[in-house]
Amino acid sequence: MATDINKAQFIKDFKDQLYEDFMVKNSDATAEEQFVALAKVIKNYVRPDWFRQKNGIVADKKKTAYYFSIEFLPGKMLQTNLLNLGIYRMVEAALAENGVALNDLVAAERDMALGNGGLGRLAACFMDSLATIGAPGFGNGIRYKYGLFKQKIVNGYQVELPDAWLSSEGNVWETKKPHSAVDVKIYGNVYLEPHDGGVLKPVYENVKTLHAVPYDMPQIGFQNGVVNNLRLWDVEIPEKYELDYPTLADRRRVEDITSVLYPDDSSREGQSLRLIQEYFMVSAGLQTIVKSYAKMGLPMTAIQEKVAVHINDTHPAMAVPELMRILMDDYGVKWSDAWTSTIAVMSYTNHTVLSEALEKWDAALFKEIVPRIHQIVGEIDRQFVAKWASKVDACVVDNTRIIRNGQIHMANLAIIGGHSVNGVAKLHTELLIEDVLKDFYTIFPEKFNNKTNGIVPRRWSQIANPKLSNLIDDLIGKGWRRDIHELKKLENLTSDTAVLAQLDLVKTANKQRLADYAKKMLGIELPVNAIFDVQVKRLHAYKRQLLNVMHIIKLYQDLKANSELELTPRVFIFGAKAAPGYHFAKSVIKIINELAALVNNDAEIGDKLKVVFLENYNVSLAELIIPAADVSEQISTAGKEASGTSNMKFMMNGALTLATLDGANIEIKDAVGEDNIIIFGMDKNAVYDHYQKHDYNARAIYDNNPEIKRVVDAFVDGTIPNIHYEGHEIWDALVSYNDEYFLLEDFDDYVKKQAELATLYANDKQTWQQKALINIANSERFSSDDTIELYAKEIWEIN
Ligand code: 6GP
Repeated sequence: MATDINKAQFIKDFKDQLYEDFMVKNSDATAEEQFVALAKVIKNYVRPDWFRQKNGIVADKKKTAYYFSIEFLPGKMLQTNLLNLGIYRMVEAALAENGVALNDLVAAERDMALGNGGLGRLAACFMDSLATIGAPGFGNGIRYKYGLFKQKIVNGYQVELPDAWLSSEGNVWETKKPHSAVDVKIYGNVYLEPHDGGVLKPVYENVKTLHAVPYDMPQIGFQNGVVNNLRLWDVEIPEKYELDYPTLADRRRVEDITSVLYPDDSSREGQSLRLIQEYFMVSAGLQTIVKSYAKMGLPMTAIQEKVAVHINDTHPAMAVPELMRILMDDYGVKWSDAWTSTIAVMSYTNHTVLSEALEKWDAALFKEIVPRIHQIVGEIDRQFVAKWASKVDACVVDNTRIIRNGQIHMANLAIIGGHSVNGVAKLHTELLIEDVLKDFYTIFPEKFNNKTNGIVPRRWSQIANPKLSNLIDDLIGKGWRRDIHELKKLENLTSDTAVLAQLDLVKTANKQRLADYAKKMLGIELPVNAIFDVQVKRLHAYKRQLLNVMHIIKLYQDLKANSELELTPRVFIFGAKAAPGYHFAKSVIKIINELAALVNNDAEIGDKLKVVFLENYNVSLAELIIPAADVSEQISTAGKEASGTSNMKFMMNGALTLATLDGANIEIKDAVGEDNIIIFGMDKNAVYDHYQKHDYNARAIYDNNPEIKRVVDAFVDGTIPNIHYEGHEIWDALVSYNDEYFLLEDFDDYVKKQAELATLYANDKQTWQQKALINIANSERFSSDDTIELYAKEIWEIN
């Protein structure tokens, strides 16, 4: 066990590694070199446990869950790995004795950002939690050469740069496994030919063969000796099939398959690439899984007893027909048995009610790229319609079948082909049942279940917030580091004024840490006595960063109208990436930056109001920002945010949540009680009421509410400079196009609750910290260890 390593041994290993890799002495090495050496030493320490877990699957015939996800967003791994191995303090001290600051090595690691946002980050939390609860649960994804774009802000605009995260050293945590490579076939023609006994077997013509090579990364459980595997696939051109790719352009097209996360799919070429990515990952993963199951020597028709495959959102939904293909074509299982097994193996999570997530593929394109899969999907669809046509309304069948109007509906495929469909918060699951997937619910009510998201507590407390962690140790002992439920004990301390004062000191120190960063990046001085009000997440209209902006404009206008106005000083902090093709979102970024320039440079405003947009929001930045927040903005239109997970991270770090009754905010309210969260605005029923009655009239609100009019007009009347075009775009969205996300209706209540918060902060810091402490104590309810325990038990049936 790594925990047995002592300082002397560790330093020897570390120096040997530096010598082996770089031929340098520690005293001459750069932080990058030291980071690489340290990571390799860690990998060596975990290798025996990692190897044992991987081999144990076949040897011990353990049922294993495979989490298929087109995104994984772990961020940096160094601190997590040290912590989970139980050697963090030892390594930190040993390095310090040798003149090396662990923090410099942490800084040298690049974020692994193979994901866009919540969905990918959740997958990363789940990998940590699976290992931590000791469950055999392996990840399956794509090893993109470029992660989520790097965001630069130039003249207030978002500029996207490629994220070349794989340095010359590659990804030091991974091990390439050419030994386990498999071939994946795409394109060509396929037809069925009778074989011995009349069994139909596919014959392929003119296919293209891709060589899928896995790279494995250890996923270390928290101090329990369990190391799971995250397998990411890369593509190569097999020598055997070189002739299929005669030109450089041909070869480049193949390399493109694993080049970028979410290629621009506005063109047919982009769509093809995305579809190939999905099939590539699914086919490579499943072929390997079935192969390793076959080694157990059990009947193929009982594969569901040893294998669970999770379809994380619709992107891996081709797992359904691909498993059918492998079982039938490669292992001779007959359709009905293969179908029974497939349903028992597969399960699916939906991550959003927005329609863009219900992925659809043009059937012709699908047929061109994966002809055999197209055949199988056609047959699944035919049998589904045949079975249900006589039992339910025609429109129900029509809404749930897989192939409709020349399109393949991937969510339908995932639901029909699996035994479980879950949403990611109570409200979200209710909405799936009542609205988005209601026709499926009439057919398969037993498949539906809820699994509210969670966060990995270790990264979001111990690593992100060492000061708070030390304080908690002093207050309730260290047991909470292993068992997060012990945080509940903090509730006994809410009347202890000394504790509340200490909590305040910790928060101020974390705000200072962030202020130092802002100073370095933007040259701006942030007053740490101000309320740090934070909204960090992807930029999307439904998340309503614009509502936050409108409130800031209001405060600015109030101050300009009356410079004597007493106002609790506030710092508004944003971090957000906009999808490269999402015009509206990019305009909001521009407006935030121009508003920041205006407010921050106005001498009359001084320290009363500051606005900062921190560029390139990512996991590492989240670890810096979240512990510094006083207020957590979770202000999406009710019914739109499936769950949210940053809301949980903020509460764990003692921020008060300002929220709509949306996603997991509702469960946070239930956990902390109404007095310890600030709720505003319409609830889901009010929103749906407008949808039903078509009675929302943004123009009327604008015309009749002078304050709102003044704020909205600020987008176009020159109040904010340099946003001529963007300002009109926003004004139109709010007024001319009837304000799709109901900002105007929610504005007054939002402003009112903001004012109440500010008053409390200014007048009663003790009560504020009391509420913060209650939030920290009850964040124990949102551990991804518990969430994954439920997946393991109720969906995958693994131990
Ligand atoms: C996100 C949801 O928007 C967020 O509310 C949720 O917390 C997160 O998934 C994890 O469940 N959805 C996505 O990131 C996404 O791409 C297709 O959905």
